[in-house]
Amino acid sequence: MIVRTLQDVIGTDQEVRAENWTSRRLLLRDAGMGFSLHDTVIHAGTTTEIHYQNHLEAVYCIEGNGVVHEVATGMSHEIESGTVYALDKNDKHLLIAETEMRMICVFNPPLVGPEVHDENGVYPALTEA
Ligand code: 9YT
Repeated sequence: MIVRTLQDVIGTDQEVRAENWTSRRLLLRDAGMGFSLHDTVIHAGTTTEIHYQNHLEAVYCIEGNGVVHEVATGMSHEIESGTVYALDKNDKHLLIAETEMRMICVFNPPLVGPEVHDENGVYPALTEA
């Protein structure tokens, strides 16, 4: 069994910072679960273009509010605490944080650790950290 806390991750290399967000990566590929699990803070007032071409991601908002905008359909969805969205079609999207948002994120395949978005909002398909 693996037991760890958010405090165990903060300040380590499993706390990954980007311009618009900080991702606390609680479980990564090396945990052997087949997914990774993150507690991610999105900074207030930011818009992030994201396109996970190599991963499926589900995102459960537990604090704050904002909008997720689907690029392909032009649809926008209000996101608040208690809302989940799942990028089941590797959907390209914009994440607009009206306030600071705290999101629980699950990735399949799991991230290995250091991934950040490239210029197209993509995470690389890494197999080793
Ligand atoms: C919600 C979202 O995709 N934010 C970007 C960061 C990502 N979820 C991560 O690596 O935790």
